[in-house]
Amino acid sequence: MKKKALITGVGGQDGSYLCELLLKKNYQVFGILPRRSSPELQTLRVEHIKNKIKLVYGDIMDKSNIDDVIKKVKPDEIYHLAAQSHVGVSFMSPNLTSQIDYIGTLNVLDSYKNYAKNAKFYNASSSEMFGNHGETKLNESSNMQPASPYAIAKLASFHLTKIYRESYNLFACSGILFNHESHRRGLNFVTAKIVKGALDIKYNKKNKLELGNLESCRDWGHAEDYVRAMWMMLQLKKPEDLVIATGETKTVRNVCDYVFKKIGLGSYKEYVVTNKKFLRPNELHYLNGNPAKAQKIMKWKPIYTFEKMLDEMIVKIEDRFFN
Ligand code: F7E
Repeated sequence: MKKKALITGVGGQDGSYLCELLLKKNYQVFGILPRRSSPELQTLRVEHIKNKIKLVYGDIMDKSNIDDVIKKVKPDEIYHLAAQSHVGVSFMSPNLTSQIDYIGTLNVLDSYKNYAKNAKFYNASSSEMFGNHGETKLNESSNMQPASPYAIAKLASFHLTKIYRESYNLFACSGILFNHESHRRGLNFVTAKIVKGALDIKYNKKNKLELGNLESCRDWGHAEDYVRAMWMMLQLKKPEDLVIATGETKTVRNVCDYVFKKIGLGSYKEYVVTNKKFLRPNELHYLNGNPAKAQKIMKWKPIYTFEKMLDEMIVKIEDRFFN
C-alpha cells in the first residue's frame, strides 16, 4: 500500500516541491487548501501535478475542519508548512501572524495527536527564531532570541511541537530551515524580487529597483534541497529538530551584484535605490547556519550552490514573465 502524506500549505513554494518529491517516492499525496475567492491562484504552483495529488479544502484556523481532514485521510506523514511566512508583513499584521503561525500549528498538532498519533509530523520552523547573534554559525544548541512577530510565533510553535512530542510520545519534529529560494518564491521575498526587478529593467518595463537593507546577510539555499531534508527527517528512527542550511552567507548586496551582472546590465549600483518603506522595524543582520548534525545523522547535503540557484531563478523567471 502506498504511504499517505498530508501537506498543509501545499500551494506554497515548499509545498509544491515536496509534492513532486513525494510523488517520485510513490506516496499518495493530499494537500490542504483554504477556500478563497480565486482558487486558481492558489494552485498555480501545483498546476502541473494537480491530477496526481488530491487537494482537499481545509483551513488550519478551523480546528473541526482539520479534525475531519485528518480523520478522513489517515495520513502516515504530516508536513505542516502553512504559515504567514513574510517577516516584514508580520510587523504590519502581528495578530494575524500569531494566529496563523501559532494557533494554526496548535490546531494541526492537536488533531494529529487525537486522530493520527501513529503518523510522523514535520513542523516548519525557521532560522528567524535565532535572532541576532553577531557573526556566529548557528546550530541546534544556539539560543533563540526572536526579533519579529513572525519569529516569536514560529518559536512558540517550535516549543509546542517539542511539548507534544515529549508529553504524548509522538514522532513530531521541527526543521529549522534557513532561507530557501527558487523561481517559485513569492516576488515579495528579496531574491525573487531582485531577479524580477532586474529583468523588468532589462526589458525596459522599469528603470529602478527599490529595496530595503542591502547589508543583511542570509544563508541562502534552494527549496528543492530543503524539502528533501524535510522528508529525510521523517524517515529517521527517532524525531530530531535539525538545522537545515548551506553554511555560507551572502549579503542582499551580493545577490544584486550577481544577478545584475548575469543578466548583462553591469553594475547594480546604476539601478538599485533604497527606500525606507522596505526597511523593517527590527532587522536580523546576519544569519549563517551550521548543518553538521543533519549532515551527520541523515547524510543530507545541498546540491545547489548560491550561483546555480540564482542562475536557475533568472532563466525560469524570465521564461515565465517575458517569453
Ligand atoms: O528578506 C532584506 C530583508 O523577505 C531577506 C522567509 O522565508 O526566510 C525568509 O525570511 C533579507 C532581509 O526573507 C528587501 O530586510 C532588503 O534582511 O527575502 P526576505 P527573510 O525575512 O529572511 C526565513 C528563514 C523564513 O522563515 C521566512 O518565512 O532581505 N531586504 N530589501 C528585503 N526583503 C524584502 N522582502 N524586500 C525588500 O525589498
